[in-house]
Amino acid sequence: EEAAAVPPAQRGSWSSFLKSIASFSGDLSSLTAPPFILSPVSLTEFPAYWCERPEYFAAIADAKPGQDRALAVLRWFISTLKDQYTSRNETMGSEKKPLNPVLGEVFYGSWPDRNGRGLTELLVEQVSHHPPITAYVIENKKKGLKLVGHNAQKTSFSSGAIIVKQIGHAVLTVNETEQYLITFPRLRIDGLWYGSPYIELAETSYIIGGGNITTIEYKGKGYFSGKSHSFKSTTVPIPGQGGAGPKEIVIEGTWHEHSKFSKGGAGTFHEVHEQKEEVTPLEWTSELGESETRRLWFLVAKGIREGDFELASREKSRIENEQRQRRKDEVAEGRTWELRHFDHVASDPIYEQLGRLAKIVPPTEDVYTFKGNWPSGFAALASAN
Ligand code: CLR
Repeated sequence: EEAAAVPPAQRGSWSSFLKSIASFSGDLSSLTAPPFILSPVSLTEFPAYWCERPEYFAAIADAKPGQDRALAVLRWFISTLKDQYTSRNETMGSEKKPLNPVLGEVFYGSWPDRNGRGLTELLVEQVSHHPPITAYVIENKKKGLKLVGHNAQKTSFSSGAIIVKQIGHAVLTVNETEQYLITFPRLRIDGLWYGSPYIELAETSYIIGGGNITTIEYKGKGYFSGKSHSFKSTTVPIPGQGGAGPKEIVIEGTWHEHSKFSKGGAGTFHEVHEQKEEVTPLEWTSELGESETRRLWFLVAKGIREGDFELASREKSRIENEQRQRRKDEVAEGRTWELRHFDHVASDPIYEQLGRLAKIVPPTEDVYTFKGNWPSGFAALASAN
């Protein structure tokens, strides 16, 4: 009953934080939370979760086009969920409140070419501050793979839990021709009362492309398998587009551990192994700028890690004030902020075309298209590989 994980001195501020989220819908990121729940990592680093098991990403290119490849895309997608949704609990003891990125904040990183899998490159830019929107591109040139996406969240509060509806989508392009639309699951954050929040996934997400539609349903404890972190995916050929031997493939299991075929195949589908490879940030040069995530938040992160919350909050205020001043200057000078790596486009024909096949909602979404301007540090990495 007690908020056991909350340090006694922070109980008051934790309960006012909970009250403010209960009476508030929209952008949680701007609410002030007590120190014990702060993470030293900015949301601009989160797209790295898509590639902490780079061999599964590379395997998409090696799979045969058709159902084989649809399953390779699904296997890679499932392989990312443990890191995306449970890794803060594992490394920091609970889900935490990430640093709220500033407009124009960037993050660059890579995973090396090993065993012929190719070099994987990551570029992230915070393309909106209010509401927070993060755009990213992940590319493995050797394998002809490119993922471009953007993420935003709409949060609400329901019977003691935070419900996070994910907005945005990603498109994976294989060999510049084949495209897969990827949507994101809904999150439910429980354990708030006790001060130890954790995520469960809910509802449905899709992977649509390459002649197939995969529908992934998520359930927690007490639903179809009775286990936390359960999912069930169904892959069916798109009518009129399916390859030879159209059949339905059903996979069931947990996304953080083990899943197996329950129809259209046999045995294990995926076993989430412990070895993950964290991204290597691109070495900082002035070309990356002062808004490179780890440079920008260096002292805030240090304060949070070392328990020096005075340092953390002083530095955080400095960064926020600087941002406010920039926005004021822009208004005064009649300028608007220009995105560095992306162009904002009001609608996405790929989302519309592929989404229609599974009647996804909403039927249309905006998109951030990548300008193709990788910082020069990546060229050096590629030639070293
Ligand atoms: C961002 C996109 C990633 C998956 C992902 C994982 C965790 C989510 C995060 C997204 C968005 C921000 C988020 C976070 C968990 C907690 C945090 C919802 C969807 C909110 C803003 C903080 C809530 C504060 C409590 C933990 C106290 O691919």
